[in-house]
Amino acid sequence: EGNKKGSRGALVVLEGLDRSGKSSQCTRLVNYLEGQRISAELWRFPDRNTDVGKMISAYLTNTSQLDDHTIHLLFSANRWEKRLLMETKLKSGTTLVVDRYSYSGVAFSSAKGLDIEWCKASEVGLLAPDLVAYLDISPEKAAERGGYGGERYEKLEFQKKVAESYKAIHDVSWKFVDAFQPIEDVEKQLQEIVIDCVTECQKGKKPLSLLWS
Ligand code: Z5A
Ligand code: MG
Repeated sequence: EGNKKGSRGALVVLEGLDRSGKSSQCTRLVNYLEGQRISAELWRFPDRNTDVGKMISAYLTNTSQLDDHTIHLLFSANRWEKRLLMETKLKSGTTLVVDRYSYSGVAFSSAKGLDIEWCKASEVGLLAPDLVAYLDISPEKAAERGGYGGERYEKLEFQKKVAESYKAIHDVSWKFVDAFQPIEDVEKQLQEIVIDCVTECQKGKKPLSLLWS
């Protein structure tokens, strides 16, 4: 391989409340990176295509009911089943832009009342992101964007609890971006943050690390 030793892709995660704009921005980010001739892929969790993902999807659309602990572990399992491929892609130099990750897992389950440390435990050992960008918007403003469908969790009262959970789990390394700005302004800010991170990872001096730290 022509890569510099240790050179790799970056693991970039976008988090935020429902309707904060994660999916829109992930698509824009990948297009931007490709335009910069950086190999990049868009990933999302839950990945509803796997067998586990189909169980999650049935739960979210209320076609199945599951105990809170059980669905938490399924969301985790859905990340574990992608872990090896994730590592392979990163090491081969591809940057992954990931729409929700372990933080969604912990924020949503703890918002239901599950113990935060218990929620983190099943995430320990997954790859740690190089960058977490949090699309910051109030639950009220997010709800005004409309489009809340019939999926479980798409209710203002619950989103307020999720916002509190995110506050409890974030750390100083997270980049907060005001998600109430026009979509192009959010996009510009994300580009600046992400390109720095990608450059660092390309230099080969930043080994992959593991959650939860
Ligand atoms: N969940 C969990 O419990 N545990 C886990 O481990 C994981 C997830 C991974 C499904 O997730 C549910 O699973 C989710 C968390 C839970 N439940 N909830 N709530 P999902 O990712 O599949 O949810 P989604 O419905 O695809 O995405 P989203 O979060 O609801 O939306 P978004 O991706 O953040 O926003 P968007 O689709 O890009 O934009 C929403 C709308 O706003 C759209 O009309 C845009 O055009 C508009 N928009 C976007 N940006 C702007 C700006 N800047 N200004 C104005 N309008 C904007
Ligand atoms: Mg989305």
